[in-house]
Parts: sequence; C-alpha cells; structure tokens
Amino acid sequence: MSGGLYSTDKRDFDKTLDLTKIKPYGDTMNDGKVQISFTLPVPDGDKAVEAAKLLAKKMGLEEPNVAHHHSLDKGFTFFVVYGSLNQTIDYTAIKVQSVDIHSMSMEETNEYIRQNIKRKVVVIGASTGTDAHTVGIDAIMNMKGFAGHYGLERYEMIEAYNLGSQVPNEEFIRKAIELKADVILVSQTVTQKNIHIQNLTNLVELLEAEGIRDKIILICGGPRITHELAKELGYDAGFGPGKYADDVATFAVSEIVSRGIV
Ligand code: B12
Repeated sequence: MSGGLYSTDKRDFDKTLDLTKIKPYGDTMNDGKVQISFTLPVPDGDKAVEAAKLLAKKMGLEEPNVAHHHSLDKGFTFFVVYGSLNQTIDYTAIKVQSVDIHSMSMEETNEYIRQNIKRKVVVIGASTGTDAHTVGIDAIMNMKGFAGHYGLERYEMIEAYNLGSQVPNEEFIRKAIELKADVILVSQTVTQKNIHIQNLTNLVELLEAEGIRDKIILICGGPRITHELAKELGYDAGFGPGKYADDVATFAVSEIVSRGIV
C-alpha cells in the first residue's frame, strides 16, 4: 500500500479518513466486511444455514454469506458467516484508561530499585478465589517468563513468591503480611457470572479491614482485566493480554517510589 488513502504516512491517512464514522475494512475502504463464527443448537442442513443468515442480519450484517458450516455433534452446527457490517463508530469519541508508562528492561528495573529503593522489593502473586488458571500469573512471575520476557523471579532485586492457584483471599493476605510484601499481584481468568468482580472486591475489602491497603501496591491482571476496571475496583493498576513482567515491574517500582512507601 502506498500513496493517497492507503499511504503508510500516518498524517495522510488520518486526513483522508473520517474517524467519526469508521467501520471494518475488507478490501475497499468502508466496505464493512467482517467474518464471524458461531454455533447453533440445530442439526446441519438448509434450514440451519437460513437460520444462520437471519441471525447474521439481526446482528447488522448486510448480504450475509455462510462461507462454512459443519455438524459439530448431533443437533449442533458450526457456522462461519461473511458479510458487510452496517454499523459505524465514532473513533474520536473513544476514551480509554491505560497504564501510561514507558516500560523498563529487567536490568533497568533492577538498577532503578538499587538507586531508589535500596533493598529488594517483595512481590507476592496468585490466582485467587476458586480460579484454577495459573498460566497468566506464571507468565508474569516464573523465572523463564513468557513470549521472550523474563518473569519477576529472574529479577535480581525482586523477591518473588508465586502461590499458585485457588488461593483464598484470607490466606493470600496472611502470607502477604508474613512476607512483608510491597506488591500484591492477583490473576483472574474466570469471569463467568462476574465471579472475578466479587473476588477482586472482596480482596480490597479485606486489605482495608487489615489497614494495609495504602501500604501496598495492588495490581490485578487477566484476559478480561482492563486498567479502567482495576481502578474502578480500587486497584492501583490492571493488566491484560500483551502485558509482561517488564510492564508490571516498571509500574510497581515507580509507584513504590512515587508514593514514598520505600
Ligand atoms: C489452559 C486453560 C485451562 C486449564 C488451566 C491450566 C492452568 N494450569 O492454568 C484448565 C484445563 C485447568 C482450565 C480449566 C477451566 N477453564 Co479454562 N482455559 C484455558 C485456556 C485454554 C487458556 C488460558 C491460558 O492459559 N492463557 C494463556 C495466558 C498466558 O494468558 P492470560 O491468562 O490472558 O495471561 C496474560 C494476561 O492476561 C496477563 N495476566 C494474566 N494474569 C495476570 C495477573 C497479573 C497480576 C498481571 C499483571 C497480568 C496478568 O499477563 C499474561 C501474559 O500477557 C482458556 C481459553 C483461551 N484460549 O484463552 C480457557 C478458559 C480461560 N477457561 C475457561 C473455563 C470456563 C474453565 C473452567 C471453569 C471449565 C470448567 N467448567 O471446568 C475450568 C476452571 C475451573 C476453575 N475452578 O477455575 C473459560 C473462561 C470463560 C470465562 N470468561 O469465564 C475459557 C476462556 C475457555 C472458554 N472459552 O470457555 N482451563
């Protein structure tokens, strides 16, 4: 792509596009082309295909085309539907809250701690409540890390304790007090029936009741956690997919220093 509307020059691109009415791009601007997939609890066949098309129209797709369908099991059919979305959104009206920091490397974070905190930072993490998923918290904490980013256990100036999964909030707090944790990391993956909201809220309430909420950096994360949600629930920050130990460590140590809890 080069020149005019498709220029890779961001300024040209922004000028030609009406950002107040953007819609998906397929192969021509504003064609609205999307592909969706879903399963219906009916047997495969012509009637099922018609049902999928009708449903796609109700979702706002014009000229839906069932590109693929196959029987998943007796009475269940999987569909891939292609069509043009008739909805637009005003991109200029969107406001998002995110953690606004330039992440340091592991070495830079270690040096920052040596210079500014002058002792090891204690971090405790777990997947709490009934949540059995450990891969997210491991990605942040394990020595070997995730996607080329070393985990907190590898940081020379961080003492990291990963308690695993299904850790009750009370036990988590007891351990945090025992280890004199500076930073508490909570991972929540299951969001069915908003169980994560209840569990995250309960942890904040318990920390407040213990009188230690202000003395620690409280961070949550998971596939459906945003910084905005985290702040709403009384956390210092929230991290979702695409975030690694570097981001979390940078935020935590800067926050310790700026809040003067060294
Ligand atoms: C692996 C897996 C499992 C494994 C977990 C093994 C393990 N030791 O962790 C097993 C098989 C045990 C499992 C069980 C269940 N699972 Co499961 N599981 C998955 C799966 C396939 C992958 C999750 C994963 O590992 N992602 C990789 C990690 C690296 O990504 P991540 O968690 O997003 O982490 C990143 C960020 O979010 C962030 N992050 C995460 N945590 C934290 C914490 C902090 C502090 C910070 C800063 C950042 C951070 O950093 C990470 C790196 O960028 C997902 C589907 C999927 N493809 O995502 C379903 C999924 C999460 N599971 C699901 C469900 C429903 C379950 C069960 C309830 C099923 C059941 N009925 O039994 C049980 C859980 C029971 C329980 N009590 O919790 C649902 C959750 C739906 C929902 N929204 O609630 C999913 C989405 C599948 C689905 N589509 O239905 N599961």
